[in-house]
Amino acid sequence: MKRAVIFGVTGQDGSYLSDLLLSLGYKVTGVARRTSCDNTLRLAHLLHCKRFNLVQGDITDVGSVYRILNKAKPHEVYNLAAQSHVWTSFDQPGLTWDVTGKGCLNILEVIRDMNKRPRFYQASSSEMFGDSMELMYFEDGSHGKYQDENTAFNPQSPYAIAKLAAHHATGLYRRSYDLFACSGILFNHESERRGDRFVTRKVTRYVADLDYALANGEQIPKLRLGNLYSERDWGHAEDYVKAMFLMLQQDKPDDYVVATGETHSVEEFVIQAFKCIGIYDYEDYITIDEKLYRPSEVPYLRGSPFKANDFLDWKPETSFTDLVRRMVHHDIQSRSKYGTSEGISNPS
Ligand code: NAP
Ligand code: F7E
Repeated sequence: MKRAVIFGVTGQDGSYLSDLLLSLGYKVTGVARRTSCDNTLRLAHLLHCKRFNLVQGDITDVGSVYRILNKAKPHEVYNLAAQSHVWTSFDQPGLTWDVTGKGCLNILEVIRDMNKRPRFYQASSSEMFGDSMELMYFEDGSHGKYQDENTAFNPQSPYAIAKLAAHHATGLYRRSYDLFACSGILFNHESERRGDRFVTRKVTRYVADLDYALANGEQIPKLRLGNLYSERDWGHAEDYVKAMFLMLQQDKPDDYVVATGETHSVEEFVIQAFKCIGIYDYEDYITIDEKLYRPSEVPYLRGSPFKANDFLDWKPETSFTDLVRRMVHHDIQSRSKYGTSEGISNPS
């Protein structure tokens, strides 16, 4: 039986990757950090599974990483653990560095010294490109801006700097110590399990609350948002964890961009989400709060997924409009089921 260890198992991607690996017959050891409240909501449906083992650990503590990996003796290790919120990284750059940067190095160091070295996946990010982009010419004569595996990195936040350090460390350990180590440069991916401080989830939860309020003749405060004009390449997390898995099944380790190839502004996401409840004038419900603007913004992300398409035979299955619709409908359902949209992190 194949064995995998997932650091960051309680997060959005950790829960979907657990679903995928368990469905493929793996034994999964999920590593969750100690918190004062339960952080296993996204895993509730897996906790009874005999092939799923939840252990406590923290990637900033190299001793705990050592013990977990040497006990589980995995074939594959996925590092999804991070302080992953970009705005928070401006407020807590030191913590972000320790977790998102040094945490990856801790795992690599332990793997380097193991007798049977597992394959390693690092969750790199399109944020590493920052404001860097290239021009692509299409067969029909049109052209557009995009990022791919050869685009220069120019990080614009403490989060992106920590991710870039981890990305380079992963490449260095691959070249220097012959580790089977891959980085997936993943563009934004969202879902019904997305954390509610990321813009997509913040919007879809609000739309669900608004839908409920309007149906009951109630009023709710306007939604406060920051920059509506940045553009992102948004896919569904369930599709993206398949790419992580595929990277570790190849003959040779490599890095891959994982993206849809489409870009949409935050405003377009908002428009689509409000449309789901029949509202076409979202301006009536939103207020712009300059405090939510970032000290430094990533203005435009659009990934070119050709390498992943060709070498991994990977393609995203969820379109932008389906992604928005799925998130809104899920939040509306949990609003009516639980009386609050807070049940939403639940993967039901
Ligand atoms: P997420 O929901 O924020 O999950 C992050 C996970 O890391 C959580 O399980 C969190 O635990 C855990 N964690 C935080 N600090 C830790 C520590 N010190 N030790 C051990 N675990 C720790 O993020 P996600 O969206 O699933 O993303 C997964 C990974 O991909 C992250 O590394 C993220 O930076 C990266 N990424 C995400 C995207 C995206 O669009 N989603 C794109 C590119 C890259 P708690 O549950 O206790 O907080
Ligand atoms: O912001 C704008 C904000 O926080 C998206 C992480 O998973 O993807 C994610 O990082 C955009 C930005 O995601 C609000 O300024 C406007 O331009 O949802 P976000 P992100 O920063 O793109 C990358 C690939 C990762 O690796 C990260 O881990 O939306 N925006 N108003 C807002 N953003 C937030 N959070 N909240 C607002 O109110």
